[in-house]
Amino acid sequence: MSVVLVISSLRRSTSVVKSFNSFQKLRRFTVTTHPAMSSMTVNDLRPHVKEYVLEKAELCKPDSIYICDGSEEEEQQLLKLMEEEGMIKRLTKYENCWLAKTDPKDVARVESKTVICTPNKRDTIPIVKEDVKGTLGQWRSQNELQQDFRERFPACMKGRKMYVIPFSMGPVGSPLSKIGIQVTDSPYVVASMRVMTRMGGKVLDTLGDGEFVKCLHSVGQPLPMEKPPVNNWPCNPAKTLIAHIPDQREICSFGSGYGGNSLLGKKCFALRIASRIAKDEGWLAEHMLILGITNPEGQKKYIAAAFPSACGKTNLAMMNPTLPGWKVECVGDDIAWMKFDSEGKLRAINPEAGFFGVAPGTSMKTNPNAMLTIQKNTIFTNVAETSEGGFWWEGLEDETPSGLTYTSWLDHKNWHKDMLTDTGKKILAAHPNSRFCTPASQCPTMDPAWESSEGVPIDAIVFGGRRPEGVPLVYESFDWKHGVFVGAAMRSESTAAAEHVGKVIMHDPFAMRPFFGYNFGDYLGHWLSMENHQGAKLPKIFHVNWFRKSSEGKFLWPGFGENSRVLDWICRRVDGEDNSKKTPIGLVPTKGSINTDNLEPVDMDAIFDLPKEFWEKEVQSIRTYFDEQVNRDLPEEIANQLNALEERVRNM
Ligand code: OXD
Ligand code: MN
Repeated sequence: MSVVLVISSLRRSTSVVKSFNSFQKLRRFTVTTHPAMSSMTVNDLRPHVKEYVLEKAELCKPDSIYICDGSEEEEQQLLKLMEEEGMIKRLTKYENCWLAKTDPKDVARVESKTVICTPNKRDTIPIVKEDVKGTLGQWRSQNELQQDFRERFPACMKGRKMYVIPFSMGPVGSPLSKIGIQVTDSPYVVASMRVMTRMGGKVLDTLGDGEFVKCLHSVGQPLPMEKPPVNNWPCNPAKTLIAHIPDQREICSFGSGYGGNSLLGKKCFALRIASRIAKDEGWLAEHMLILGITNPEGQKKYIAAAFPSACGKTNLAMMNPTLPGWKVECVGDDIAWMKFDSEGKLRAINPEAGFFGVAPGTSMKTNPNAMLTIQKNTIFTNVAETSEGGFWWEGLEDETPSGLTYTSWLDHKNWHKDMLTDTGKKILAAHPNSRFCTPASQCPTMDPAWESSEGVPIDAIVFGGRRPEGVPLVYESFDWKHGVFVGAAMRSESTAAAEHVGKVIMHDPFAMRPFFGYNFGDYLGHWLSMENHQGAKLPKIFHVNWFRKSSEGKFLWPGFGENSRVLDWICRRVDGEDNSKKTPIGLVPTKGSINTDNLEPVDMDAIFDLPKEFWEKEVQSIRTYFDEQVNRDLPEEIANQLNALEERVRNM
């Protein structure tokens, strides 16, 4: 499809609040002077990059164009500019740490406004059953998307600067890496992309005349704005749209400055577009952490694990094992790109260079390595601030000196935990989806091979979710096909990472539900096809659940560093140890085969209990989900796996 955009001029009211005028002037002044910044101009770009940039400039009509070089000086200039504009504030307690507070209407990924455009609907999403609302992505026709674009992008950057960000997902030059060019009118996005990706001039050298993923982003607020931006955070929630055109390797995002909506290298490129590229090229782009684990004998394995957003991927990836003599090292906390090498080993890279982690709940108790990572060079968004210029969020109660006062993310001065809204709702210090954006290289437990260009060899794949009931601590799939079924049948309690409200158990196959770049039925077919890869040494597949609760609602398993006990069992399974027994749902540890030495007493019987009634309902729920949502696109092999599970559960 050729996205021919009709350029129409937007009519805007010229009435501007007086005090707001100075903000505008300051912005105009500052955006035109960056003495220490990149000397590159559009004319220095390769013809195909230049063509893309000029086409978007012609469409969006920015005041000027700036090509980012990714340097330290440039980053400092941008941070200074944003500080002057009141968009970010320095957290004086640390070195080079910043706090952004967004418009409260722009705080999470917006799945309802995220679309994929392909010539045929079925290329993007399975044909759902009649009268059922599809939940596996949203398709937009070419005509609809053209109309969407006409209503949004023309002149959307008026009065602003267009930044051009060349970035590499994965180590620059690695055969597993891919390059993107993002144009954006948000300096916050530039500063964050510098943390999250490898960005700048050397990426352009590596790109040469090669292909790149085209990424267009605008906060959707040309200047002058009709009203001053809330928190100096321009955005356009009413018009937010995050569109993907996989055939053209193109992303167009409008109206939101937040996280996955605007840092286009992350969810949009590294998952949605990359999963489609991976399908075309025979590899896997997955919502997975990657960790290296070494046992006391010095034997090392690498594990990739898929958990839905805000289910502890970052904590697991950075874990300090409690088992004596064990070491866990982090390769990545969110995304894995995996490809078979010439020996049939699945090799993974982390395409990102930073962590965009959920802040609340992170503490020295739950994730000391994350806490050590974020002490410098970090951009925090929507967390609270202490009177000593530090960050704060729910979960840090036991680790904060007394005598401090707090300003909440919503600017409540003297915030305290018993503060209530007029309607009696608890006021939180930090937004539940508040984040830290921090360089991976600062994490004390980064794996020595985390930037290796050939990737790390994956020995096990782990799926998991928040399952308060019925699902055991760990089980292994019978084989690859069953493992693919286990991934397809994943469910988890919803979290604050997207706009969903309330704690419902949602189907989230492969933790990819919000991130599939093409039809989920075809995605399953692609996973199944890995078995046919010549000489493939397929990793074993497991499922874990750290979140099972007792009838009193208490977590049965202590989690965090103690999860190393489960990883130890997984490693021994990979080595072929005879420590599992067959159950209807998969292979579970034999009694005593999980090391519980020095562990506070836990009810292992309850943790591994498999209630027949629960599993009957689970099978039913999976069946309804597959029937309604995947329908004719469900591969026969997966339908057979479900029938086999049903049969085994019936005979339980
Ligand atoms: C994330 C997410 O930001 O999954 O990683 O939402
Ligand atoms: Mn994620």
